[in-house]
Amino acid sequence: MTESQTPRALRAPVDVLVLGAGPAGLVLGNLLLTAGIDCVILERASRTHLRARARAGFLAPNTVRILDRHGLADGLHRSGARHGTCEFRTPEGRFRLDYGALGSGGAHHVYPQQNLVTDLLELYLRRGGRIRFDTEALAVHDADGTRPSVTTRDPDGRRARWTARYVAGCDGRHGAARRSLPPDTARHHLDHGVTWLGLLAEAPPSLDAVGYALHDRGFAGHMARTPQVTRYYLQWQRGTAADAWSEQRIWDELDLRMGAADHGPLHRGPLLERGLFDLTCDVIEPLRHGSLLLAGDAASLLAPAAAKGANLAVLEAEILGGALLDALTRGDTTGLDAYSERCLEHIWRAQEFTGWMTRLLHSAPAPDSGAGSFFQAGLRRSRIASLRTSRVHQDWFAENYVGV
Ligand code: RFL
Repeated sequence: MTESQTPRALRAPVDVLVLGAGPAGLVLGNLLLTAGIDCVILERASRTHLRARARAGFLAPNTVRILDRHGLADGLHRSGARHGTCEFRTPEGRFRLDYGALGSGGAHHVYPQQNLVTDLLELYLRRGGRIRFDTEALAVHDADGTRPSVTTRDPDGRRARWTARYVAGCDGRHGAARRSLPPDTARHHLDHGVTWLGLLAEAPPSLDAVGYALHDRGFAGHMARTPQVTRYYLQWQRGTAADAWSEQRIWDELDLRMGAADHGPLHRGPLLERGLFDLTCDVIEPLRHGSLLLAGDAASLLAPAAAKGANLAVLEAEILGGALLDALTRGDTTGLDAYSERCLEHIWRAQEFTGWMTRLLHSAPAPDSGAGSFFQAGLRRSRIASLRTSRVHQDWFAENYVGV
């Protein structure tokens, strides 16, 4: 049977179809549900997978304020931890920045993303929210009209068509929302030319700070997640497989780049997860195409260097929730009309700081010559020296580091 002959179940229309149950989709779903808006979340993954997917961990003060405002922050207040210090380790020595006491005085809340997603999901279900797991959105149709629809497929290959007044594309960078945009939609893309091996270790944090090590052999990073689990990053040769090195070799390299000989060895433990991340970023512009609106990673992808992605996702979901509420309950589309421009302002600000941070942590690879890379290393050293010595620079860093 060809695809066009495949029977499709037609679902009853809803006000808002939300594609994806990550931080963006689940915050939005909770907001709409609480406001009495009829919505359904369509999620490709299983419930089990969703609750276990480890990603972000550092939530900005504004994210916590948003979650508080909507009664979504109980879990993170119960078991998250305030975090306001980072430590730079360089060949010239190490220094700490208590960013929670600098700049705007804001600190992070460390709370693993899978815990946040689990909390948001449980709240949504407890409030009677509708969600379809194991349901992949294939495409969004007729977004330029007032009755857009989404075709879906379940794991048995059964297809369905859902109709709605609006579709919220919260399905990440490889989702159906992005694929369904008109061909003339701009996708601004930047590749920082750096790859990270991201590691999740079953080991307690090795320092009471975010650790950024700038070593001649490349960057290494340390970020607490829970008292038992720590995230590490290693700058990695692009094209080399994530499993190319043994655990022993990875820990030895982490020790070397993080200066274990001078500052003490890292707490080692089994590596629970390895993943490769090219430090690339992009921005979709505009974020609205008729009845289809993009939020979170679907709208813009950030390199993980400055931990902004989940925070932007929550912010955009709140903005979108308010705009949809106005449109659906009062016929006021001012918020939807301004949605793209409003979010893009935040997105470009986050992209700018992420790019700055990426350049701070790595000497950009110089494809031309060794002299180029010597020059880049000099610039990087100077940036670090300024951050170490200038209070103005430190305040600027702190404000941007926690700002979304
Ligand atoms: P998500 O979390 O990717 O959720 C999208 C959901 O959509 C589903 N999906 C589909 N569903 C139906 N049909 C389809 N066709 C679908 N295609 C996809 C997926 O299964 C998924 O459930 O996007 P969202 O909600 O926009 O949230 C974005 C954040 O997840 C992301 O930006 C952050 O994780 C980025 N990030 C960090 N952000 C921070 O703010 N602070 C951090 O400390 C931080 N650390 C990180 C990070 C990202 C990392 N990785 C994995 C790149 C650390 C890492 C290692």
